[in-house]
Amino acid sequence: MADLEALRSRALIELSAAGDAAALDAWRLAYLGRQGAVTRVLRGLGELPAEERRAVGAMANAMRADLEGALAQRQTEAENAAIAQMEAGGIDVTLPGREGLVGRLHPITQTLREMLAALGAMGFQVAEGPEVEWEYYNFDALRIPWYHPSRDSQDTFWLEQKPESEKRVLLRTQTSPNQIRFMEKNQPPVRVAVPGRVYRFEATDATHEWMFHQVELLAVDEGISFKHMKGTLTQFARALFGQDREVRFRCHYFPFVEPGAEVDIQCGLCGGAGCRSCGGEGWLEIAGAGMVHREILENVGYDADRYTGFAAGFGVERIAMLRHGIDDIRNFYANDLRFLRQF
Ligand code: FA5
Repeated sequence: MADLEALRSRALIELSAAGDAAALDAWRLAYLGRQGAVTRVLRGLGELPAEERRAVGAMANAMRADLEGALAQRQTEAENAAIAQMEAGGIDVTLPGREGLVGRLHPITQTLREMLAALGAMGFQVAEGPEVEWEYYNFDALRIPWYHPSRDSQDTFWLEQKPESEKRVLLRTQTSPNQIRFMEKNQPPVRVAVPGRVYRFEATDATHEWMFHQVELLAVDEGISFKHMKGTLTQFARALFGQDREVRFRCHYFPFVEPGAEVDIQCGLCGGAGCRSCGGEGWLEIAGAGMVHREILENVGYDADRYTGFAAGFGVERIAMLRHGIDDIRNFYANDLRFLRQF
């Protein structure tokens, strides 16, 4: 019991010397923690003869309660001292805290996810491909040789290379190279959606960026025809824009499809009558599409007598603009929080 008394006075002396939260915590561990001196005494009670156990036990328990009380008091004192010190230094701890910034998904990420969810529900799997691409996949394999005039409509960022390299690399101008990449590695039936960034060396305006996103669709199987393409793309457009929106297909030439089309959606503002937002047309273009060219199926080793397919490339920014009534594509990448916070 004399030992206990000594322990207690040593503990109290050390406690009065512990000046901050860290020192108080170290003290708590040394005396009251699981390996602490007081805890050890309590645990050792069982080894005492029965007649001593009760008295020593009572004293040790009382000591623990005392020390806990003393610790709580010292903690309050230390906190008050810390606050007083901060206030003396000019910090008003009673001011309300600053609200943290809450992050959210970029509107293009949101639109992309909605598009992929709608396509997933229609049975399309998702794949990805590289943003830095071989000239071969971006152009030649898609029947766009170096002399083809349609290269001009996709002005290109070429990467610098060593003079001896024979194969050129570029920032992909479209997601269509993934048609080839996917078919090279997978056999039909194919139903795949490939989202991604694309880059074009062009002057920006309200509807053109030099970096934007596309989602490529590819479906190849026995018996796929233009009507499957029309049905699939119409259903997809309606999933995004509502069941009442009209979709139309206009003849258009892309070297890697035959026949090819551009896909328009009825303008949501004027309902097709023509207004400023749709340039008086009543329709807005959202994608290029068509039946996969026979030569492309053959080049990836598919039996073109047995399999046919359709492909389409959707512009994600254009779809986000239409869905949210945004009149300038450059808003997406200007990093103006006033714009981004609306989504
Ligand atoms: C293509 O890129 C073709 N690869 C699409 C395709 C795929 C056709 C499969 C046939 C089969 P185009 O250059 O028209 O086509 O671009 C497709 C879509 O991307 C356009 O409808 C438009 O929505 C969007 N787009 C094109 N250029 C820009 C740009 N500079 N800024 C923002 N969006 C653009």
